Amino acid sequence: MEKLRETLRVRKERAILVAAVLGGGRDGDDLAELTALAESAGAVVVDRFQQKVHAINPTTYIGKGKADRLKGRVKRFRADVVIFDNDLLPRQIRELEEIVEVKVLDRSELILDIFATRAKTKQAKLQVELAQLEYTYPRLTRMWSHLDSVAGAGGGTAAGAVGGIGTRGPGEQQLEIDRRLVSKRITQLKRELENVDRRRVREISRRKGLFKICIVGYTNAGKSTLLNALTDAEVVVEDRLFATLDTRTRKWKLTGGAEVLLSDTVGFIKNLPHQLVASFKATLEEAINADLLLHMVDISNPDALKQIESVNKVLAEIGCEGAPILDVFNKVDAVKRVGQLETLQTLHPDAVCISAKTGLGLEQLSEAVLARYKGGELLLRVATSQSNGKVQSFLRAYGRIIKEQYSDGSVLVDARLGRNQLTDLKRLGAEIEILS
Ligand SMILES: Nc1nc2c(ncn2[C@@H]2O[C@H](COP(=O)(O)OP(=O)(O)OP(=O)(O)O)[C@@H](O)[C@H]2O)c(=O)[nH]1
Ligand SMILES: [Mg+2]
Repeated sequence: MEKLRETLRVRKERAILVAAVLGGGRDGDDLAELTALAESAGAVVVDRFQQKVHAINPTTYIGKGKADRLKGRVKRFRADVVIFDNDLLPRQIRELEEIVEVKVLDRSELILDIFATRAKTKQAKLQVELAQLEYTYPRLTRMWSHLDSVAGAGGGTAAGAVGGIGTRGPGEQQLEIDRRLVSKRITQLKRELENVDRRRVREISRRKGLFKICIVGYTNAGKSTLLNALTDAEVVVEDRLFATLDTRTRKWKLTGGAEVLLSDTVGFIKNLPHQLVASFKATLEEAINADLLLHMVDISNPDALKQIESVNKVLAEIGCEGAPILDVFNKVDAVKRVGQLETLQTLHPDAVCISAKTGLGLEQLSEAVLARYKGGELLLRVATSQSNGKVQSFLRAYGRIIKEQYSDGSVLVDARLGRNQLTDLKRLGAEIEILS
């Protein structure tokens, strides 16, 4: 048994997927998302089913009888791993593994595993390792209190992903050593991350002044495709969950020539392990500090509405509640269900419909963003000296000049300009009077 959970990797393993459903059942296709997750992690799905349960069993989650039947399926399909769509307690995992005699993983562990295999940048790697350890650590302590006879119990550790503590022997002593090592490593990781974060904060503050936009949304919504379509980013786009783990930022020229910064970042998913959200906060810093969020939705997905809710929940968790946001409905080219688009549009009337893949609607998106960038229009009277050409060029580029009066080396310009651009105009050395 001990060997089973030495590594939580599921690459190339034959997996049985189980979504345990309480009482009357859930709507939506939980198995579809779990399948996509398992395949993104590299597993081969050999069987999948929903398991109705009347109440969660504290020891085996689904109950002993159902666990025995699960064992039958494991044998029949020669499975190496059973993955639950639910989050299980360490004790439930241990009991289930004893019954089905293969490795058992829960949804959060699977997501953490995908993140571990995808992490490329130093920051992403550190963040994932920290999240894995933080998910593991309480499990390790809880394992501790549950164990009667420790010998032979593997423990719910993600040790495979943690260099140095993979060599586990049986017994209390080893578990105690593991706990101490994990705790030490967590402290070390947090310190390293702080250093990386400090560097990032410096980078972000250097970009101050430019209008910042961040594309957020459910994983696989098409965020990277959009960044590529609008800029020269060349980010990897894949029909897989969590293709992007870090943040890319590029300049984007809006209709009319105004330049903004556009970022693409890690995607969200329902029930994202909060350890992961916590350690990805720095990556999501771009979203937190953005002047505008583009909330991208894959409207060809039947679960689009639920995905919108999940994204809003994560946004609230990272402190973006109430941030300026523009809904972007993507993949309009792929909507199959009659009425799907109309239903969503009724609920989100201001959403811009696009296809990042075919380019449909990108012009409208640029205009909608430009309107947000400018803010409401104001009528201004601007006074400046004739020698300061910058003020007039700025007004010509970003506003609409109505009248110009020249006298004694100074100019008086009446113009319309977006509210958000007043600061930039002031910085150029203009005296401004707001007429209306
Ligand atoms: N039909 C269609 N497919 C699209 C569109 N935009 C993106 N896709 C496809 O959707 C899949 C995911 O696209 P990505 O751009 O990687 O999505 P993402 O939101 O960055 O995903 P993660 O980084 O994994 O969170 C790819 O297979 C894209 O080709 C679209 O407008 N129409
Ligand atoms: Mg992406």
